[in-house]
Amino acid sequence: MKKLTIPVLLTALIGMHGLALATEAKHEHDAAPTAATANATISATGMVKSVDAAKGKLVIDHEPIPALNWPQMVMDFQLTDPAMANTVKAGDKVKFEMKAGEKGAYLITAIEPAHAH
Ligand SMILES: [Cu+2]
Repeated sequence: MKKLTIPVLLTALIGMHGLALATEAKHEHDAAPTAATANATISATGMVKSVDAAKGKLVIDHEPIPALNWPQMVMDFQLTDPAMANTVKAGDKVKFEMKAGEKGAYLITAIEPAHAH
C-alpha cells in the first residue's frame, strides 16, 4: 500500500501542473464581472511577458486585483488601441487601465511603464 502512494502522488502533481500550464494560455476568471465592475475601468500593475503588436495583444503577469477578486496570474489582454503595443516590451513593469470586454476577455485602455518610487 505504501509503495503505491508515491506514484499516485506524482501522477496527481504532474496532472495538476499540466492543468496549470493549459490554464495559463487561456484561463477564465471564475467570477463574471459584477454590476460594480462590468463597466468600470480598473487599474492594475504587472510585468509584460510578451507583446503581439500585429494582433494588438499583450501577455501580462498581473499582480492581484482586489477590485475583481483576482489572484496574481498570467493572462492575455487585447489593447483597445494596437499602437499601445509599441510603447512596452517584454520584461517591462507596467501600470495599466482595463475594462471587461466580450466573452470574459479584458481590454487594456491605457498602459504606461511603472516606475519604482
Ligand atoms: Cu487574470
